[in-house]
Amino acid sequence: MVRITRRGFASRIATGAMAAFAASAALPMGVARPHDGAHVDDGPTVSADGPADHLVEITGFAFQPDRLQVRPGDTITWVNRDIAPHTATADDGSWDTGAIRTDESATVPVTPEMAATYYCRFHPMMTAQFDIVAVR
Ligand SMILES: [Cu+2]
Repeated sequence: MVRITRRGFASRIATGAMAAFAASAALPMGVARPHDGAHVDDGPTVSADGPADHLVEITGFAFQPDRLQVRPGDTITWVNRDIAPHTATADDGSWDTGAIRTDESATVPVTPEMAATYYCRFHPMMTAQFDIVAVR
């Protein structure tokens, strides 16, 4: 069972400090978006080089988005907006959020070699993936 929502919060604090540093170097904050809109907080607290927390909503028995770009050091957080419980489980079983109940979330850290295709153990027709795009 993984419910490490506070980890993402701490990460945002850390990246906020980095964003402040970037701002002091006269970089426009609005440009500092390492990923194409898939992550949670694409506001001023994410710098170009800082880790991002990517949000995947589970709604209507589907992962949304069902594909996103991530980097090692990022985290992926799944939040369940359905009435039924769901999981995000690697196809090869190497990582698993465990059951995520309604309005709960689970966060998994991105590592370079991790399996990038996953499904829901309760509803195996629910599948999704991510692309690990660069080593940090
Ligand atoms: Cu499910």
